[in-house]
Amino acid sequence: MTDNRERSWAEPYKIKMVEPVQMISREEREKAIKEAGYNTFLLRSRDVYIDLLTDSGTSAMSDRQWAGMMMGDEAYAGSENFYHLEEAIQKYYGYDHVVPTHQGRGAEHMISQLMIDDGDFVPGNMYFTTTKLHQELAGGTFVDVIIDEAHDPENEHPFKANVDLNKLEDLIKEKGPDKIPYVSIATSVNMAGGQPISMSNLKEVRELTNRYDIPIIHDMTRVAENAYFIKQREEGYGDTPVKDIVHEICSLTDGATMSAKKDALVNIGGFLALNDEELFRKAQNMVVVYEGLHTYGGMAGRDMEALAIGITESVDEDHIRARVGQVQYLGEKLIDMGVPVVRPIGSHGVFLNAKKILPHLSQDELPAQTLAAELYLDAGIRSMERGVVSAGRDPETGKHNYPDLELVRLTIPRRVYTQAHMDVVAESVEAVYQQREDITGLAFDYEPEYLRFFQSRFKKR
Ligand code: P71
Repeated sequence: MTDNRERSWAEPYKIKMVEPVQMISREEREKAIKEAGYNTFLLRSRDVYIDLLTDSGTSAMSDRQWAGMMMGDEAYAGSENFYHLEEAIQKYYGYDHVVPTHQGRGAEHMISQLMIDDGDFVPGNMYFTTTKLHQELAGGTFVDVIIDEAHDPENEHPFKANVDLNKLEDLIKEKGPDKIPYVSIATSVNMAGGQPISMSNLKEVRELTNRYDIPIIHDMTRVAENAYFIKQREEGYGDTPVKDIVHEICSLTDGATMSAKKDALVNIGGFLALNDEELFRKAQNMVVVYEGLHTYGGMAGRDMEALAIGITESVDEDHIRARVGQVQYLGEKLIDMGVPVVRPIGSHGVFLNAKKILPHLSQDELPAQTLAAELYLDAGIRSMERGVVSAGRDPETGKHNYPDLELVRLTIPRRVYTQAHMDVVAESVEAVYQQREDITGLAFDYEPEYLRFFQSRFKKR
């Protein structure tokens, strides 16, 4: 393979089917965002030009995956596709048992209900919205034990998802190991900006949790992207295939929740993977209550086939280099333009530092939500708020949680957009950045109880 420092490289695929997109007029965009209550989740997709809301379920499937869709065995029980999925998970991730779910949060719901008791504490390397909510609904309290560097958007630490082992051990000692049902470890930490955990840190977490007999549950939603960063940045892994790194990461944990809509290149699906036989039996029984029979768990047979194939493709070296490489391309471009972004550039998106771009807005004026709305207005680009709106309210006090990070995520779907799309996005962000001083904030107009960022409405101040 050509050395990518010297020669250009291109996406490792060619396009076989296209979906037209168009940019509506400025006037129409103004109407659309107002009708959406300035919440990008409430826009209609047809009003969006380049959709960077999320990389979740938005990837393009390969011709092999589409061929697999035609081989769906839609039997209620014992679908052939389930066994293919189970084999792929055992082969690439190494977990012994699999319970399919409709998507990631279905698996989070089950593991939380099965393992967490009232009054428990669940340490983790930064919260994720749905994960934390399920932990709380099960009676637990999430405790952030990520290193401090993760909360500083400008810190260039290469492994910002690392666990602060002192924070973790202090918590175990303070609450007692019996109050800690498991440690929740995410690879490529979403809310930190798509930042990786190092293998050496994960090994240390394993060693520490072994001493106290505490399991590790892995949020493996973007494990291949994390593995790619380990290959790039961690000593001793430069020549290790990404698939071996993925396998090693999983081997250091006891089970996993997976939203297959990301790394694994499908539009819907997920699973809970477990090594413990007894826990697996309980999960297998629980899944029939909430998701579906234990050999489909909310997925069609064809979806499980596409997922089995997607897992194989997700650890392909050319694929993962192009995937993360495209995100880096956009990030570097924005850095060159002087736009404040989270550093280092993450694996699945570029995170704009809204606190720094709109310093004249307080967190009560919702800087990230405001910036996301402005980006849509400029060129029809849809992004996602990851700041105070996403952080929600403290369940005890009812007050807003004020996170250190007030970010707008430009999330790149896999295999969907070209380099030219990335150029258009960068120019639009630059244009908004140049008008930043004239931008005024937003206030809540309507706020639902759960995961408020999805459905809240806002008004101009
Ligand atoms: C993303 C999503 C989808 C999402 C979820 C909640 C708020 C906004 C957007 C989903 C994840 C994730 C991680 C690390 C679990 C889930 C839930 N991410 N863990 O980033 O990133 O999975 O959506 O399949 O239920 O846009 P699910």
